[in-house]
Amino acid sequence: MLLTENAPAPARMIDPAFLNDVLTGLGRSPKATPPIWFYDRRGSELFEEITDLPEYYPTRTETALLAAHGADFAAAVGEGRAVVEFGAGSSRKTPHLLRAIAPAAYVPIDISGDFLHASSAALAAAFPGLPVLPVVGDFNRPLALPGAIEGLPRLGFFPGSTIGNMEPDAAVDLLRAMRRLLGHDAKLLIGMDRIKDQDRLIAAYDDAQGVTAAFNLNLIERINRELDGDMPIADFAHRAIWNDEKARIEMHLEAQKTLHFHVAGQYFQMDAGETIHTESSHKYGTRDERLLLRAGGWEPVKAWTDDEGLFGLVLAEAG
Ligand code: AVJ
Repeated sequence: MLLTENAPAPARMIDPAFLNDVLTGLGRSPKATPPIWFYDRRGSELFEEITDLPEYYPTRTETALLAAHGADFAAAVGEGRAVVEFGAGSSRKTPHLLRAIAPAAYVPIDISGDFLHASSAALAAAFPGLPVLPVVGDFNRPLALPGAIEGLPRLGFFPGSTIGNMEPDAAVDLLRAMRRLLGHDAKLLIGMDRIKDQDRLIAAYDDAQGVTAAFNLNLIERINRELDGDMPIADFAHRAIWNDEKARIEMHLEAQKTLHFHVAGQYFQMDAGETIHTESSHKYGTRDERLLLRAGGWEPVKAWTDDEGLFGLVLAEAG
């Protein structure tokens, strides 16, 4: 059956990509699932809650950087660009940038049509006269930009340290794809979370209120509901660990005893203490930031950070 891009999937239809990622991921050793599947409606709500937690510094730090350095962005980027945001625009971050640089058009790209159209409508209302041209699609795959921005110089905007979810090789591939998509003369403003004190990092992913735990565990609820699973949610615990070797926070779901369960008719077994690795969030030193960008075809030109050096916002130009 063919579904149009924006039609919600019928309630009982299984998303084949979700099914495939979960069955493959649970069949692998060690078990691992991609973080994209966190974001069903409930997961997106929980992520919003995470961004307000006292321990979760990235969102408020990056937002403050965007609010504080508008004049710098305007000087470095100039007016009249098409801003291409990788991800649906956040109502908190994007307006600061758009206000500062007076772009000629705004193109948010997101895989979730519902979310994208809601956020696009809000931004269009806040910026009357600015053409807002949402593109529903997966920016990890080849896609086309709207014809209306043909000929305009582009500024890519990739906030949130979302790049950190990717292994270095995939991050480089994505940066190169962005470089190709945005064309010559393009610039890129990207948020990258910094390496810092381990306790602070762990607290940001294992908060006192347990919101991040609920976010991680929600994946099990989603699997049970959407993929006909019987995973015993009460027998899993949220774990956030700092992997110093790879400079990343890892989230895991740890089996609290020997477990037996099914997903979509397939049987799985887990030993006590075995985990499902559900997310990696890479952190970068200042040189790492620049090295990663250069490897991806972008030459860093300027970086902004907060007083504590918690988070970096880097401007780069197509190399
Ligand atoms: C949206 C990928 C940037 O890695 O900090 C927050 C997701 N996971 N708490 C991050 C997340 C757990 C977040 N990113």
